[in-house]
Amino acid sequence: MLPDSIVPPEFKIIAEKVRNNKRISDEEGLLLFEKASLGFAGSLANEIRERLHGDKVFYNRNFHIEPTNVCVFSCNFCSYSKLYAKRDDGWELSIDQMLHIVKKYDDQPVTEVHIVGGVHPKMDLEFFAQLLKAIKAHRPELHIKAFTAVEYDYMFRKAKVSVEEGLKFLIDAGLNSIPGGGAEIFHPEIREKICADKVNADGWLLIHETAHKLGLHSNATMLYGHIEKYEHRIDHMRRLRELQDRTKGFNTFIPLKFRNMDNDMSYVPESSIVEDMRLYAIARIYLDNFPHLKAYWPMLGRQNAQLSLSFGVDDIDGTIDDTTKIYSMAGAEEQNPAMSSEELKSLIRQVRRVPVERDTLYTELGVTS
Ligand code: V47
Ligand code: SF4
Repeated sequence: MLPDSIVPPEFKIIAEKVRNNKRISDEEGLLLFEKASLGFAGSLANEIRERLHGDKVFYNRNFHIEPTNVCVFSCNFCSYSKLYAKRDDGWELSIDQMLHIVKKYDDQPVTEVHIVGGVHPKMDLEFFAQLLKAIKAHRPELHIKAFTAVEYDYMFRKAKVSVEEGLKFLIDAGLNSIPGGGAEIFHPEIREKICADKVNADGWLLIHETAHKLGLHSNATMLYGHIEKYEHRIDHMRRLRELQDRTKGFNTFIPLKFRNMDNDMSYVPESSIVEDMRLYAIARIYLDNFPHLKAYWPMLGRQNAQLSLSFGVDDIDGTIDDTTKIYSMAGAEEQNPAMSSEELKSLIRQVRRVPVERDTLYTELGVTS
């Protein structure tokens, strides 16, 4: 914590609140974005993360399956999807091909498969239920974290089922939890400019709320550092904080830094590392009811992910094993993201933290100091 003498007066109340485990208001959150130095926000956030988790940094052993990059939607920031009509370098995997990916990990101690992709008009609810059943039949203990609210919204509407019916159907097929994608920026002023045609904020939040009520946990993301203003970030996090108050179903908040290569927003400059770290810190301070804050290393790069561990972050996702393309196609540092668990652990130890392997629901599987 910074000595009181160098804390500007307007921040003393915020520091007091954090010390006393009290919630900051939207206005205070905005003030932090507008005026807080990296040092001030970072030291407060670090105090919170150490109170919650000590020196632990969580990671897991996971791999991704991306069923397709064909997508009926046209988010301007997306470098990954190809419009269905003109798909030239698109891919669409069959259930057998996806099961083949799962089988490649048969002799490896992975605990999670993360399934996420574009929204393909022919991959429907029944298709994905078959996929989940096939994975569970092959490896029952593998945790399936699958599909964003955007994919659910489309497949449930197409199948003419309610969110509850659709989720129950997939839970019966083997779904275990929901990743945080598709949230982008909730505020309509920005959402209409960056991803006008996909599920809106209320739809996204309803899917997560229903999942929580059915006993699933989920994550939440925010795509930041493009055309949004600070007030849109606060609006986004306020909606998440309110839902979390009601359900306690979110595990982790994952800020996703906008990358500008090869997409319709390439003219927008990317945020600086200082802004990235300030965002992590302010998110840690504002989202007092989120147990975890994740830096997704394939997007941020290894060294920045290390740095984020001093700015409120306690989780750096998993080994990934070069199974995701969404960030490398948008210009992220990691072109072929893969790290062995030894590499992940040494990254964490280099910054004097303690690596802890977790499963998807943050059950600790092993502390290695
Ligand atoms: O919703 C797309 C983002 C998300 C770009 O829950 C981009 O554990 C930056 O949600 N620049 C999908 N971001 C990935 C996702 C995710 C990733 C890792 C872990 C978890 C989890 C969830 O990727 C999309 C969108 O926000 N994205 N394009 C881009 N150019
Ligand atoms: Fe489709 Fe997702 Fe890309 Fe949007 S971000 S175009 S929903 S793949």
